[in-house]
Amino acid sequence: MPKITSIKERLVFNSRGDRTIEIDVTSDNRYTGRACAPSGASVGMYEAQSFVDNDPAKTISNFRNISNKFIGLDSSNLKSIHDKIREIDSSDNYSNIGGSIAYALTIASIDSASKSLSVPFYKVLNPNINSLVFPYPLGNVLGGGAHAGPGTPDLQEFLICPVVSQNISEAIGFNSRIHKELKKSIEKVDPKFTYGKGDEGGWAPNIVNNKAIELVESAIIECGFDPKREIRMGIDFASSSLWNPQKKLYEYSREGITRNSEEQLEYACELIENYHLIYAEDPLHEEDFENMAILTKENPSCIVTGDDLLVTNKKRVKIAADKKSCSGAILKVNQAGTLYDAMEFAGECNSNNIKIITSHRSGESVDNHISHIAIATNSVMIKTGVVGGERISKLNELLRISEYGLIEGMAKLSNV
Ligand code: 2PG
Ligand code: MG
Repeated sequence: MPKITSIKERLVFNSRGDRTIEIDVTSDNRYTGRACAPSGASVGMYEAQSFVDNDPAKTISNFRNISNKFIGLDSSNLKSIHDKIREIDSSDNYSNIGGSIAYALTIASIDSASKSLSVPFYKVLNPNINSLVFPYPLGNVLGGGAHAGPGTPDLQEFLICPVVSQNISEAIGFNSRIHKELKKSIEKVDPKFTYGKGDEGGWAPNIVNNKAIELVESAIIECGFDPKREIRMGIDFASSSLWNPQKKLYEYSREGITRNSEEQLEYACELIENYHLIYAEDPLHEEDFENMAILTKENPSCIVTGDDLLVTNKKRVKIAADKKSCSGAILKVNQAGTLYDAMEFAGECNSNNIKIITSHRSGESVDNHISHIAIATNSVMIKTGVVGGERISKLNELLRISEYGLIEGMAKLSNV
């Protein structure tokens, strides 16, 4: 068994230029694994708290005083590392140790074990994986909301999913073709388009929601694909960012309109039907399990997904499963805290037939472990951008993974 012999932590910068934490874990004095914590802009109310007192420097200096407690542990034993973190921090949201430490330490340990054992990361995480089933890349091609800026659509992410693709390489290629074509479609309607992009590499034009989805659709058609069957569209509404809990209204400030819960539900249904969306993330705010259940029931051919609703939390997905509030679940390890928590969440999703979509955060690094985590959790999709070094790094890792073993093909998206 690989034993942790040293730990090194440092402050680094993420894709937004903000400080974050990276940890190296070395096993048997030789095998170093590394992980870097990402961070969100549209953060769910119930997520793990990334930093102690929101201060990366304080988080790291606190950790320096206790990191020796992990020396001697088996780096391949995720539960024992998780349990040790829990001994130090038993809070609900990792506010004592910092979620970024919980994230980076658990992932770097498995990374180190993977090197020591000469076994791919996904296989250390899930030894039952014998053949590879690839998640479809759910690509962000146009951004708005908290990820883009003034003038961009109120909705946060316009996404594409190349369901027609036969393999992961083709899938990545199709998404980048559409991303390129979309630039031309935007230029036609906005002569002042600067080619500006949001945090995740999706174009950030000065247009309203419905125009955005129409342009994505026309780019798909222009590339010779059928948006109803071949390259499907999706939206991350991120509607907790629109929701005003005092007024009980969704505020679309770009468009200068508001929608009450019933109208929001109708609007989401309309978009799903009119554009044949395969994917709708957080169409209602993070507390609204009930309207999410109505939407899920009415739209069986769309993966109605909880992100802020579930925050990769096992208890919350249990509630969602009981109420039938979603057919899909976003998995972001740093929402949960440790990689162990995220695997527990994945187990709960899989046993309730809730499809998993492993996701990046809007603030990222070239860390590409989520590609392995998507494989290990049987994710049907992986949500990441189509362009930009920190996004491409995850897509390219999927290509490398395809060299490891027997390939079964792309994920099964039955019903949708
Ligand atoms: C989301 C994510 C990632 P953030 O809302 O799904 O796309 O954004 O990391 O800002 O929460
Ligand atoms: Mg989201």
